[in-house]
Amino acid sequence: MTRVLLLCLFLASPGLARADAAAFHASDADNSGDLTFAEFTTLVGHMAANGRRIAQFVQSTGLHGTAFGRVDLDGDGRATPAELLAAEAWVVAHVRAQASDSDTGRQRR
Ligand SMILES: [Ca+2]
Ligand SMILES: [Ca+2]
Repeated sequence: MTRVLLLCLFLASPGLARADAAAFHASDADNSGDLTFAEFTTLVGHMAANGRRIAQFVQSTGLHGTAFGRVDLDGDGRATPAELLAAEAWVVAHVRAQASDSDTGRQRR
């Protein structure tokens, strides 16, 4: 549950493409076109500096590994732009599902 929330906050904000693409390239220290965990940690730093709440949350909680684990779909230890976008698409779909379930969720509690 925490993981889901984390990723929702991390990627569901509008305007991912521009600022985050710039942050991605700034974080790709070796210009390999994908991000190692260390480079991903740098990306989170850039995103936090850009005011992305979830990135700030990841930084304050140290949950970089959780976020990276979700983004790195094939588990090769590298986050590609496609994987970041796929994670975004998953989160957007998930947020919509959660929004439509929110009344049910409240009743269960
Ligand atoms: Ca790289
Ligand atoms: Ca990967």
